[in-house]
Amino acid sequence: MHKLDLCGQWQVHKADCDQTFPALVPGCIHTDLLSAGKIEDPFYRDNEDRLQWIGEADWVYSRTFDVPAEVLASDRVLLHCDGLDTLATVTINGKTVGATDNMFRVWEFDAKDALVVGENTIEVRFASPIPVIQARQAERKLPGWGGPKEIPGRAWVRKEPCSLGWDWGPTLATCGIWRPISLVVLDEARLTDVAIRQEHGADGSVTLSVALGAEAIGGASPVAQVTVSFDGGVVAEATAALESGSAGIALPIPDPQLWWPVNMGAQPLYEVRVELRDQAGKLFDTWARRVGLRTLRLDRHPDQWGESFQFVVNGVPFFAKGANWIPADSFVTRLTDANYRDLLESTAGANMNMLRVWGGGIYEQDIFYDLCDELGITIWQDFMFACSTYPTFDDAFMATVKAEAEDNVRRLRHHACIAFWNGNNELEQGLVGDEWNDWQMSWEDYGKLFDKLIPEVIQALDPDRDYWPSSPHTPCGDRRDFNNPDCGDAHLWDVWHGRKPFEWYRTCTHRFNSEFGFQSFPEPQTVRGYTAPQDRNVTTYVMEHHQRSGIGNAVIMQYMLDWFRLPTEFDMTLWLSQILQGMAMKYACEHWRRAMPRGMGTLYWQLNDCWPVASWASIDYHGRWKALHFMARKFNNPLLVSGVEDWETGSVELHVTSDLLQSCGGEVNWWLVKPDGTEVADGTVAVTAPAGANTLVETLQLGERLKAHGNRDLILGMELAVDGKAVSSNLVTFARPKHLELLDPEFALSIVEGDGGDFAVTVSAAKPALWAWLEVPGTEVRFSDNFVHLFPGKPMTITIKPLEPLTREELVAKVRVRSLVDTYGGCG
Ligand code: BMA
Repeated sequence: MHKLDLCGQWQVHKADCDQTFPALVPGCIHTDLLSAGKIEDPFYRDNEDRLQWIGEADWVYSRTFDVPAEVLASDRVLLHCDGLDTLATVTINGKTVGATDNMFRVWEFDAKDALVVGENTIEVRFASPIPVIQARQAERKLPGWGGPKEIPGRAWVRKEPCSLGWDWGPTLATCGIWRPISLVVLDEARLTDVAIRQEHGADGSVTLSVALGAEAIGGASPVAQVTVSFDGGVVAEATAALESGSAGIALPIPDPQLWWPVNMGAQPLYEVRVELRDQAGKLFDTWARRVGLRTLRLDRHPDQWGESFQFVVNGVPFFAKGANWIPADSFVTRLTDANYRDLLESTAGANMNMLRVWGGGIYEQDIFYDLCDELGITIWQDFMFACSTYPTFDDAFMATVKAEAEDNVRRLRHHACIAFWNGNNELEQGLVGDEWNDWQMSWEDYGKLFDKLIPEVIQALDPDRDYWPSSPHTPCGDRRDFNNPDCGDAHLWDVWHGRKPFEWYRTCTHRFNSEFGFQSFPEPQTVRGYTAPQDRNVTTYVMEHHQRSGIGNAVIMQYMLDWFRLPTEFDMTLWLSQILQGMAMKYACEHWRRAMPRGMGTLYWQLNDCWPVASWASIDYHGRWKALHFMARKFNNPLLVSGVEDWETGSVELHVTSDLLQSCGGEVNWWLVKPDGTEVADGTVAVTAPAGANTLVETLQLGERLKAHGNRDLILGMELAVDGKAVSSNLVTFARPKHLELLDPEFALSIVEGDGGDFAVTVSAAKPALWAWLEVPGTEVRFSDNFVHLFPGKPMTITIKPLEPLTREELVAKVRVRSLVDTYGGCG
């Protein structure tokens, strides 16, 4: 078998206009129009509104390519498309070879009869999905959720749901050849299926069972050789003849090295390689993937609270910490491997060990899962069904989603990172009922897809992974009783959508929190990129255009005024919104970590953005960490010190939560200070933190101190030290931060240039500084930490890594440090 790659330079034109311009494959029409200078940046100001015609038009991609005579002498030639977005008709030399209706499928069409020796022309014509959706929706309405800028009825077409608009994303329906395309030239035989299962013995042994499927084209009787390599050497190999197209090979792995999620151990990856040959050794086909040796299951067992919901890796339950992942660009084809690496290193860098690939986007690109394998980020993988009803009564729909499920389970199942499959996002939460009506589908039709078709595909193709029909889902009692605190997973939106206060999180006792979130604005540099100067007020049309959650900007401001003083200028409003968002998630995540093992997971909504926008993300579209992301690094730390305060009695519970695999000894130091820096009291408590547990270290009784000084005049700082080194620190106040009489912290900075262009910046403060942050305006940099609390006599060193050239002198001139008092114009 060999391939003739058809990626690279193509031409494209609008179907009703002959004028072609260059196109890139893989790619999409919006980025082609942008590169050709035919449209302005769809993300700038409200350009999106004027670019809707692109998604409403049909587009024709074409190119020529040469076919040598030996290709046509082969047994079969297939056109292989890893992804076409979405309604495509493919012709070669004017002959139709195939048509597609699903961007998530791999398509293969017989092409030999259409090809000629010498120059050939291929044309892929994309019909706009919008009239198709509208026509089908007019015939029969598919109820679903969506905002005013979203296209109703999108569930009729198997296309990335959020490309038609979401409550954080623009409506930019694109099209194109979004994954590689090639001609596959087949002689005699090829591999059609390679499935690897792992058997882990009680004695620590691991055997890989490889099931092979092959297609014999020219009557060949092929032989498969399977090799397993690790660390540069072959550790196991075996050969088998394929009888009637299949074979099974078992390979015991000597001295197996187990794969672990980040912070639990290493991520060793073994390469499994399959070569298909004839008896004489002629090579027909090869297949190679990396696998990690591990067991990874969802453990559900009855316990004193109901039913557990915890992930267990290699027999060890672990607390899942992370976020929900959405497509990292509205035009996913322009994302580079480096973009994925940056986002996923930021994920692991915030001590996150799980991401949920949410069901309104795409089954991610291979590079995403490869990097998660390498970095130890486990994946909760949704199927791409979200926030809508689906036409499961339609046979063609069911056939295409079955093929979609099979293609994607086959493509992804060898990845160590994938923890579990989930059927859909939020359908059970309000889109299903006894019968179809204006707002829901029937349980019967729902069950055809999520209780039958998808679990059957998983049972057949990936039987060692668990399946969950919907998120949220309750497996105990009435299925409609979603967000049951005693079993299943929960989406908790009472804060934000329900406007409850942050403290509400502390009343929740759910087993696994797979969604909850709070919004913020991106930082000033990001906002400058999509606004003109006159837009820079949070109530302007453009700022509201870059906000898709209804009156979201007003919601941010409402909560902000509850906690903080009114910021005096636009940039400070943006920064303060980020501190506010971080506080909200800290309330939730610290509480749920303390509640382990009853609750065993927190995945906040959402990790990233697909364009520059006000949203729930903790990393903005440009990869810049918001304040939340720095705070997540702290509240996800494997060892966490935290306080639970009672403003009335002055009691403060000091907790240490450990996700370590061994118990650990240390001490908790605490200090109570006034805003002017005077220390009122301090203390040290020795602690032994057992592995995988929360420990209440001590309850401080500070009631008398509060009476003497007043709630608004005290701040409690704390840190956990192990072997004399601070590993976690935290802060408790006894009043809303807006009511604290903070003073000018009188910062001092010292900057030392390190190796490799990094700088160590030591910040000290003469008075307590809350949420102090460094900025280097105009230069792209990464900070090792930011939004920190500083106390007199406790300086902190932050490493600045410039992503573009920066000398020490330039840094000295540009760097600045600010803190809460600066958001309202200082302290007079
Ligand atoms: C959830 C998600 C998304 C949505 C988010 C914020 O429920 O599943 O559909 O973007 O909330 O509203």
